Amino acid sequence: MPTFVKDNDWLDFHPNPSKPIFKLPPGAIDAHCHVFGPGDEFPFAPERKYTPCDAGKDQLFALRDFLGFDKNVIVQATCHGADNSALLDALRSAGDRARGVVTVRPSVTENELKEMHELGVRGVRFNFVRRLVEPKADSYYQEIIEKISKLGWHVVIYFEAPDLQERWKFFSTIGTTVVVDHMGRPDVSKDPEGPEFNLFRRFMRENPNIWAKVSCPERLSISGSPEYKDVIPFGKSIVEEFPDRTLWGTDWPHPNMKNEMPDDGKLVDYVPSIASTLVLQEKLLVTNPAELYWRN
Ligand code: 0GY
Repeated sequence: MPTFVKDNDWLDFHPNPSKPIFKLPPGAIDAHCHVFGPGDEFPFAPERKYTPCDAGKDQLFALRDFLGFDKNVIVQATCHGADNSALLDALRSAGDRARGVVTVRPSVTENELKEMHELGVRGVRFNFVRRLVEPKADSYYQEIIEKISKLGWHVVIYFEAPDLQERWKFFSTIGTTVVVDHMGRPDVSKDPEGPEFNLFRRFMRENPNIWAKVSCPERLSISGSPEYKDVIPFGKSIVEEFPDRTLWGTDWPHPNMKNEMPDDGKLVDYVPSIASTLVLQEKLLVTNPAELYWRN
């Protein structure tokens, strides 16, 4: 009997994704993906809000090679809480071909951070999505920022569009580079030129240290796969206005998808619809993530 049983409504990652038609540039980096367990080896956190299927490092690296990525940035998922063991184990196995973004508590020690840095960690993730965590007061995150900025790390934040106004002041005063997951989850049924997404654009305009992941059309789209037409104007406008501050990732193994599991090959084929020139593609997939994660 396995230690963990996945949620009843859990959808597993795509068993046999298609080969992308879009050929990724040499050195392309999947800058947003996760590992889940395996739970028997790396137990899921007691405070988790979901129990996923196992999705370990070997499967992630096989997908990397199949899709044509050179490297991965593995981001701590909330089902592992602040226990980064599965992620760190994956970094150990990947050598120079992966970097990590962890979740830590303010009690983390300098030695623990240094050890993680040596294994390839370059950032921490703060999650504000109530479906996934209980968000904390700003002071909780500020304590962590003080510790990690000494190592030159950056902060990844995950929030939903309405949270931006609420935490604007805090988000705007983080002194490190700040990467926003999935463009702050806009409601794509609204006008991409309307007040909600304009606020996000203003956030990036006013704060030159803010970057955005133009990832997860499959999470945001209402019109659906494989084109994700309704998400394109949102992603494209960010890539074109802030070409040096964007990242892209598959989000494999796609936690909490409730209706349809994306075909990872088709997700790669979505990239040229938001980054339409070779120059933009090179920045999004190679130069930007290399600058943030491989410069030291
Ligand atoms: C994502 C999105 C989700 C999950 C997590 O850490 C997580 O559990 O980030 C989500 O459910 O929207 O980026 O993986």
